[in-house]
Amino acid sequence: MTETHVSADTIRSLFSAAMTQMYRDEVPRYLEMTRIVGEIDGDALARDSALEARLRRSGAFDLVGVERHGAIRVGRPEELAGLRRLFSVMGMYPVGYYDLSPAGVPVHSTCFRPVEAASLRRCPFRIFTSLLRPELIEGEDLRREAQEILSRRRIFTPRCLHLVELFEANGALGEAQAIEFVHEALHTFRWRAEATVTAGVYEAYRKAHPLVADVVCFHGPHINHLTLPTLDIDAVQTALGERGLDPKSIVEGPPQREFPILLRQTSFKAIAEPVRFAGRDDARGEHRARFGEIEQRGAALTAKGRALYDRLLSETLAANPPRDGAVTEYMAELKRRFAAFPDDATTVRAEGLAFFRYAPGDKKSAHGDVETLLRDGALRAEPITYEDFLPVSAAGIFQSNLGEGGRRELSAFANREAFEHALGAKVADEMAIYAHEEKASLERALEALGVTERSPMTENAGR
Ligand code: OOG
Ligand code: NI
Repeated sequence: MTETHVSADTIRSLFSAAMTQMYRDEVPRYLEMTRIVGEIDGDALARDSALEARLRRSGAFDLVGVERHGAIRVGRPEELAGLRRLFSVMGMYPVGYYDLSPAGVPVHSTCFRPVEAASLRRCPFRIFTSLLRPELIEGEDLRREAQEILSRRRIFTPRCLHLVELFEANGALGEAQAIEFVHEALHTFRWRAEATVTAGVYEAYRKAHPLVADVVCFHGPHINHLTLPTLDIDAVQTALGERGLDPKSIVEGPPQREFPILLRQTSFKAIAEPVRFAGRDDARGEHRARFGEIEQRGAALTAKGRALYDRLLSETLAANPPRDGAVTEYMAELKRRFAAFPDDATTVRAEGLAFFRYAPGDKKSAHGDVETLLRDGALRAEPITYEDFLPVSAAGIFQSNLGEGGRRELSAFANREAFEHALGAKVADEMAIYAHEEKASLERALEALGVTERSPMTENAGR
């Protein structure tokens, strides 16, 4: 066959567009949120005349209003391994290991995402993927039955599996195959209102943990949310409340800052959707699974920056945990504590708190070490955007969308080995990705400037 091959980036773009269309059609509240975000981003661009130019320079302007991520949860190791193969067709690879058990959620997770900066720019879509840890389900009977129920389902269509095999054999898909693949893959993530179990079984799992019911009692890993980026998350948070979209009470992550770091996110709470249970024809009920989320990303932090972030956040949580009716106090506490985190690019870079991407500046003649080159304008440094997730925020998102009873005490420990064994591959280390990008960009820039001697900066750029 001499069909033209379609790039993984293109398949991911098609998939992301199809997924978005499906979600907007099926979850009207999500469409409503999309409109609100569009208005607020428009206001932000109109208000700050330099914003568009900044966004264009970093390549982010074309991605305004384009979905950034979605999330799913699976029940069995084989399902996770199958997803790894499916996502690789779209150039999405497992990055990062997240243990959610300290937050009382019986899963561990990774994110399937594009890794190269150019691929992220083409289509930033990624999927946060969680695997149930059955050993953390309380009650031996429920634990055993969960495995039985899950062993009966098949989450991929036969045609989808066949196309994945074709991809693996040929290293690419042709145009018609790619379009068919997107169509088939979408079935895996579709919401189906028929539970695979009786109302009684569903109720038993819901009582054990609402998330366990969501994973165990349905046909497959329905997409549970999509996430839009926004230029002003605080304004969206307020608007969601004002327009009755029922947002969670706080914006997760760092406070609003001049120099944004990591990831801020919030969501509207999962909507109750009708479900038909197995057994009696009239067995109906409802399930809360699907919600909508927004995010605003800042700089990726080095290990040193992350340690400072983690410390300031846990101090905030210890001093003034977010309680219903005390949201303002929490946000004020957060702001106060984060005064200890430098809030300008120069200091953040000088203290080695975040990763930067280097490029030749406007000035042509270049002499001296990196600091001199930066000062003279021969070299530019832009923060590298954080493309990963924050377990504590993820836990907040999980909690707020499971309704009452989402919180449990779990005495578990991270089990990355078991996760990678189920996945059938290692997860990439996100820190290594950012460090590599920083170092490579600096080497390229220095080469372009004709500065060849190794400065101390290139040597420790991978810190
Ligand atoms: C995933 C929650 C994690 C995020 O943005 O942190 C996530 C879930 O609820 O399954 O998507
Ligand atoms: Ni999310």
